Amino acid sequence: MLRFFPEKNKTVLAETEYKFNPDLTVPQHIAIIMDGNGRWAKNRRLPRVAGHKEGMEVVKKITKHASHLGVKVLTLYAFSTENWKRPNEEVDYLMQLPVDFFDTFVPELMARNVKVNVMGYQDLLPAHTQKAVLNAMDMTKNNTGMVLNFALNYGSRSEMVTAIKAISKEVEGHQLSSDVIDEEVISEHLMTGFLPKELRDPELLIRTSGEERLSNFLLWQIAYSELVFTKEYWPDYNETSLENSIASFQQRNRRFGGLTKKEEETQ
Ligand code: V07
Repeated sequence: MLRFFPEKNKTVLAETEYKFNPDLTVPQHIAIIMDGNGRWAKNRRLPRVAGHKEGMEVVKKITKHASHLGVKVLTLYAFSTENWKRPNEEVDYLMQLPVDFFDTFVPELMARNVKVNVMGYQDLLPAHTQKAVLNAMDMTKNNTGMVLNFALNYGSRSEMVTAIKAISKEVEGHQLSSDVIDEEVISEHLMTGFLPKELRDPELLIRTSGEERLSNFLLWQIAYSELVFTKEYWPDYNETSLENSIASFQQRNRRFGGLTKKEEETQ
């Protein structure tokens, strides 16, 4: 849209024009299954790892845009407990990506006040990957903006097993009575339990590349989420794609009794 800016005394392309409705709420917690990197590469006759490399650049782009739009938590499925079955070369490459990501992106995360968290079975990752992850969490620990939450060596059913074991230990040790176990106790013991209560569950789950499955991702947490499936491969997903996914969320959320920002402010 062309707008006249008096302070510049000229008409320029307005920087902010969004695909979604700026009067409606943007989801506070968005989760993404970043699928289609291998197929993207295959279509270009490139090795699969080229798709993962490009996919990491898209992670940076989407992190910046989500933070700009005021998203509070962005949870990205980077590596599942099933992904170890892939060829060794590919797994080795994937395990190097967190290292590369932080070597190239930490200054930007600091500038944008983004805090990194990693959830998953980190003790099973190679030492260099664990080190990169701990470093990034440590360097960004005092940031107060968006939480960039990577699911790395994560699986939802394992997460539930771990939570149930931890709760059982507390009951055995008499720190917890089984009578008080409720949804909140369970939610606290899941890997999203570090987030404030109202931000633990994604409002919107996006999966790219046309597959319409959950693949063992956040099964408890998505009980009420809007699910958006897009055809684009993850390396082709961009700022406009994110805005379109948010627009789909807004259209549905509104129909199911969601209030507009204006309505919420006057409630
Ligand atoms: C990975 C790039 C995105 C597409 C999906 C698969 C490939 C970023 C990370 C990452 C993870 C933890 C962390 C910092 C960065 C990552 C893996 C794969 C294993 F603390 N992208 N990305 N990790 N891909």
